[in-house]
Amino acid sequence: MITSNKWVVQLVVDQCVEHGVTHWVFSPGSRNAPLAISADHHPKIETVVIHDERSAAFFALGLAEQLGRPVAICCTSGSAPTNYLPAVTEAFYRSIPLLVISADRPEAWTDQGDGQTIRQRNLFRDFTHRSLHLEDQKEDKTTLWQYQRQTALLFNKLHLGPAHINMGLAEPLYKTDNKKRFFHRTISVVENFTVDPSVLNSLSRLMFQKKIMVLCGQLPASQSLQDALEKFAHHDHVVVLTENTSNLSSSRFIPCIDRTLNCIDDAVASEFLPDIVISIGGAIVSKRIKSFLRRAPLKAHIRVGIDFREMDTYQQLTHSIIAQPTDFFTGLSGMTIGSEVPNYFNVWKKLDLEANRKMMAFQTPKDVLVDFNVYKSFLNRVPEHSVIHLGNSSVIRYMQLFDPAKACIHLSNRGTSGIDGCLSTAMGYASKDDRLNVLIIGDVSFLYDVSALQLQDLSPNLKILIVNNQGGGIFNIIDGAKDSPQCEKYFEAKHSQNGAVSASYGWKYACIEEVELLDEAMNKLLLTTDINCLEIRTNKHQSPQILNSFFNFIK
Ligand SMILES: Cc1ncc(C[n+]2csc(CCOP(=O)(O)OP(=O)(O)O)c2C)c(N)n1
Repeated sequence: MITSNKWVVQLVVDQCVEHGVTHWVFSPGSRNAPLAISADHHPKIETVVIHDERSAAFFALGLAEQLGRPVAICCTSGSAPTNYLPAVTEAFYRSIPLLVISADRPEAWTDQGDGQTIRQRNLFRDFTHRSLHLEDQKEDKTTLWQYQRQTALLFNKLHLGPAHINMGLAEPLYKTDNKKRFFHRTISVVENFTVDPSVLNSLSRLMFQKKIMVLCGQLPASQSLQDALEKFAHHDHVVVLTENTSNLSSSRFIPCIDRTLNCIDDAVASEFLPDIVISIGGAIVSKRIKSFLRRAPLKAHIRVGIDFREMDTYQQLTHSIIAQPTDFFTGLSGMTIGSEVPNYFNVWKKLDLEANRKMMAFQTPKDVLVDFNVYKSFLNRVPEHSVIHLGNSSVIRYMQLFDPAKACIHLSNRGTSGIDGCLSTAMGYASKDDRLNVLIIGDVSFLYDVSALQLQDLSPNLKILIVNNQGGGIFNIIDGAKDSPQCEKYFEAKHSQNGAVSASYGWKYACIEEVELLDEAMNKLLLTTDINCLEIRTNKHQSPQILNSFFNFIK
């Protein structure tokens, strides 16, 4: 096998393969050439090349999410790795394993006027679980031991989220060797997150006869968690609130938090307040539930999970249980937590069903195309078992109002809620996924990440639905922003661009702005191969008004 002649490069590549990092997303450059040469020749490594490092890192994020394993991103020196930061922060807040490998000049050249040289060491310090700097130096026993040990420990942290290896590499960069030695070393760490039965026992006593709310944030789809939660939800004093990004679904759960909360009358709000909140998963989209719970006088907030252990979102954290939620709820299912309390589940379910019934009856004007129509039409047509990528901004908020699409996966960059890499992330996920993948995205977010359009060959099963309300429509919904004289110029940032640019990248693009064409166009996008990028131009003035009337209608 051909490889770079640099032992330190061989070490990093060997360690990656040994620790299962066999998917690499490269961005072109010279300084990272030794890594590209070695990875390209390695029979176990699969590579993708993407020019724009920002897009490459988001692509890798989506890929890692789909594969459920770490993905490496590798670029040259200078400003190149700085473009990784948005995706690294997203990965950090979602605990997605992204391994950043940045090539650098040997450290002696930092700040010495050399080209493409910046301070790269610790560039991602606050958003990585381990960060290393390795120098391309003569091999000696101590350095070999140090680098093997340090990299082994770095790989052990990767399951928690991003890690960074910065490599100071000296010229010549393109020299190769036949591989003769392997440099890998593993150090096994056994972490045991089982919950002590005595802890469960005392928690079950705390929960006895209490109104319990399980609040589920963003989670990967998991049948075992779904089963464990459904079992726990059979207690009538337990209500489970989910969002579409929780990827959990059951008639025992309340799937649309904002829609339901909107219907709660202040006079009876106390009936809905929990005594105890158990929170699991990542970000919660609903702002309303956050303020609802921050105002609630909770007896306990129990957070269950492996990461972000001290996150006190509702300012009343009392317990942090370091365990997998599935194990926690499975463990609790054997305990008695009472049964004669008021039927807390029914209080919520009745309202949820009522809100859903009213939603069905809600009519939008027949002669104007508004954002609300797009989501309704989409959800009526999206085939089961699709993967739905939700752009940030108003897309994710609108979609929370509807019941999740049946048997579909819902994904979104909710770690940082950025609009900067939604298309690239969806591309990365779809590149390894056989199902229909659909990205619903606002016009500004689409234009932001437009360079990812060139990756279509990698992800031919991705379809794009652009909701073009001519700017950041969210700012016409948010109180305060919409009334500001600066709204149109600074927040909404009105523009006259459109999605037609996709056609020049080879996408089968279509655009509509008439309400009577909506359903047919949606069918074409979702059920045929005629279109794979559909832009829907909506009425930016009426869209927020209709949304407002929707909230009033379902009250
Ligand atoms: C990287 C980044 N920059 C800025 C923002 C702030 N921001 C939030 S929503 C938004 C507008 C998005 O507009 P669009 O994608 O058209 O979606 P819409 O609001 O119309 O649904 C902006 C600029 C952000 N979330 N992320």
